[in-house]
Amino acid sequence: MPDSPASQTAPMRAPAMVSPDQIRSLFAQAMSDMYRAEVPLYGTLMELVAQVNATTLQADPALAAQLQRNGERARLDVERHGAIRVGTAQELATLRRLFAVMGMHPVGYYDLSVAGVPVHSTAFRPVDEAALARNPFRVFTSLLRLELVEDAALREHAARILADRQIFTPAALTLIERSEREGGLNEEHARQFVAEALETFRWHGDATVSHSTYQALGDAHRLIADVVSFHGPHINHLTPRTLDIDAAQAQMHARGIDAKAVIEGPPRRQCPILLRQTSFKALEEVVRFPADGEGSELGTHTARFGEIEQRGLALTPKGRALYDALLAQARASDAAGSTGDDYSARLQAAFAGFPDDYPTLRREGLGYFRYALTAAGRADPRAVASLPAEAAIAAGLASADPIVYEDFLPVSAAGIFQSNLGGGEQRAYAAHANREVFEQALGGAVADEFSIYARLERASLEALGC
Ligand code: OOG
Ligand code: NI
Repeated sequence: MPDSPASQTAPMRAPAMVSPDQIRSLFAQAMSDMYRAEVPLYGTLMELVAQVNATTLQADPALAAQLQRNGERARLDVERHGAIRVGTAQELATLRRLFAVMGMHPVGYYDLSVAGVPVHSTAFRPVDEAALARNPFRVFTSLLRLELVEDAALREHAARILADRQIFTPAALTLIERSEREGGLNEEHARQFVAEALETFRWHGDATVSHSTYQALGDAHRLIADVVSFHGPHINHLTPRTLDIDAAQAQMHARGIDAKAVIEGPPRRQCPILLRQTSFKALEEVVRFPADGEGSELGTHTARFGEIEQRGLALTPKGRALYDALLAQARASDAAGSTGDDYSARLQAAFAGFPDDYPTLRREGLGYFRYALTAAGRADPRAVASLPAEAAIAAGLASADPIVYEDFLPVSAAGIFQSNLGGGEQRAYAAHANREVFEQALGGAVADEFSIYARLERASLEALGC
């Protein structure tokens, strides 16, 4: 496949350099292959999703055409997101540089402490349209917040353990520097980079701490044990994108997969919005812990699971405020949040207040849309340019398709964390959003997701001449 041209802001790249998009595609494929070998149930999930998607597209030609028009059809089969959790600012800052080699940049800030998980997070992902169409691979990345651990001795012990580990291979670090210095990597270096980067995300069945330390960390929070006790930030799930998550969920149950009870996010609708997610429970895996004295001791750890997601319309701040209010309304009547038996009924009822047809969503400014000329519009572009966008649509000269949401939802993410850490525990942390501290650790700002969608919408309108 041809490389996309070098970005204008990057230093001049020699012609032999491969594009960041190409490196990301190689990496996403390598991660998927590795995870399928490590967690075979993930392979089952991929097959199931491919089947559901094929059936959905066959039954809904309008949806198939919409995906085709918007460059989403080709990416659907390779689309994934993954998640990792790191322990120190230094680890996060180096990840930022590692992902940048693959054209993945931090977008959004998520505070999960409000939901009882002592982390804050961002998503590394491609940002511009061509890169997303090429391969939208994203990694939800969380930074542990040891400052939320009350026990000072345990906090310091954990910090010491983390300070002693190196989660990147020397060759990966060298290749990151090379890419920064030279403005990219050639094909041989790109392949080496992918192989070396993969090492950071691999599962290690041998812990770095004794079983008693692991347990003490886990008693503070299971997530702390997961981050601190291992050689690196193992990828904890990979998530394919389905076009019908209810069908995929039913399939999981039919195949006896231990799926989460409810789907996180908005309810089923005619016009999907944002993101709906479900997962299968984390596997219990055997781990070898070094003994305090000599030898080692076997134990288990649950961290790695599989997830499925369905993506829909990206909402404007106004649409998002409505979403947050209706979700809070559905959850408020049940302290257990999204676990109650009648939760889906309550969710459906609450969301009756959210318009469910694209023209209304667009006219009320609830979502972002991509405008394009129809065949009639292409035949007479000057007629389009003289009309306001709404009139061009009414006259059949232009179309407006939903811009897909590429990001995450903090309440859903917390639900996914909780269902997969095992132990059904709830911790209460006071709200501690601290974006500045996160960006300082990251060594750069996180992009604002709303401005990215707004820019895409504006660019499509400008291209119409409206
Ligand atoms: C991340 C959970 C968040 C999602 O899809 O919302 C996430 C984690 O468990 O580390 O991946
Ligand atoms: Ni996820």
